[in-house]
Amino acid sequence: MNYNRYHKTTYLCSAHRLSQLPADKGREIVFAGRSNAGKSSVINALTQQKGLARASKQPGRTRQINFFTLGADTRLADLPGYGYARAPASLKQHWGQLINAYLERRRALAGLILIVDIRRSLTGPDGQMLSWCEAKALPAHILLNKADKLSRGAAKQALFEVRKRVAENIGVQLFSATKKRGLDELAQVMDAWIDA
Ligand SMILES: Nc1nc2c(ncn2[C@@H]2O[C@H](COP(=O)(O)OP(=O)(O)OP(=O)(O)O)[C@@H](O)[C@H]2O)c(=O)[nH]1
Ligand SMILES: [Mg+2]
Repeated sequence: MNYNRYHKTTYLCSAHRLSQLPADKGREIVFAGRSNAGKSSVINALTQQKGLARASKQPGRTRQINFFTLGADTRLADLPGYGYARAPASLKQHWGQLINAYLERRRALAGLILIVDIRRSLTGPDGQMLSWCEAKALPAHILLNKADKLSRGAAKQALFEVRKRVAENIGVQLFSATKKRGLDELAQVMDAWIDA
């Protein structure tokens, strides 16, 4: 495990349009999930940088694809969350198209970290994301985030239930961005994708 690699992460750029994506080379790990599941908070916990990816109490905060670089053509991508009901329809459509086009074309993609709020478990759009990964043979790993909000027993039960529902080659783990729980396991998975 090579934590240092993540701690040195810096902001690279933000893309509102496909034309603004960084060069499609090297390896890129993408963070996806429902709005407010904690994607930005997970990136901050992993990189040990509080304000790197902006995290917010207001859902729908991340409105473009934000890229961070670990150096050596290795990047993290923070997607806008899906399922944010209050966003204007036109904006939702714009995000949807951007995310779809990004995922469809991106050759540098090395894996997808799906962030799920453990209290909501897997929802329809999460399932679609996982099916898409399967179709593209892109490795996926699920973080059941906000595990600190449940008792130990309830968290274990939630883990067991998601484990049962997804394909064996998809990793599932408990995580808490707030309490920085589950970082070792996450870093191990990402290390393997980056170094593959
Ligand atoms: N208790 C608890 N709260 C968390 C955790 N992770 C994130 N949060 C909170 O959940 C809210 C949303 O977090 P974000 O990181 O902004 O979520 P996001 O998925 O990036 O949201 P969008 O950018 O809107 O898609 C914030 O209030 C965070 O503080 C966690 O592990 N535990
Ligand atoms: Mg965010």
